[in-house]
Amino acid sequence: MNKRMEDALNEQVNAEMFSSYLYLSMSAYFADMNLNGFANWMRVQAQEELAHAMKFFDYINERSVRIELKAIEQPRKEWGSVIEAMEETYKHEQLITSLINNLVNVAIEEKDHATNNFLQWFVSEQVEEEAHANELLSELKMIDGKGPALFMIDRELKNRVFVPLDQAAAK
Ligand code: OFO
Repeated sequence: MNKRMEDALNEQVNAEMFSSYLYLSMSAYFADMNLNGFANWMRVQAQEELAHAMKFFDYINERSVRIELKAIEQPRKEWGSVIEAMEETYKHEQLITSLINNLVNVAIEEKDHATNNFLQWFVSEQVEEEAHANELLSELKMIDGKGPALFMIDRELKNRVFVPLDQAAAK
């Protein structure tokens, strides 16, 4: 694999690990507020991000490239409100989408068709990731992020369970 492509994929492993760390930190923040449904939703989100990192890890290995793991940045641990945390989630997913799009650009520029093909899964996944974060953010804004409706949303979010990527794809 071309060195530029290799470095860009390596960096994405780090970005996905950071996403996992960020959402785990949000899970701790929500647990501390006794919003256990939100804490569960973020915990599952963190598990998904770890699975994304592993998908990149496995692909890089498959292409016989040595992976270099870098330090993971410390995530923020406090937010001003439930809405603020979800706003950050939505913004973060938009950032990840732009990173994935950049990776596709590199794959095209370097004529790496296999990597471009591999990345298309993430292109679709990001559409869902942004949609889910935005949906939850819109619901929270509608109820001003508080009151009995917040606890109803919280109760619903307790039901989210982590589905391994291969099983999710088989559905
Ligand atoms: Fe890995 O999709 Fe979110 O960040």
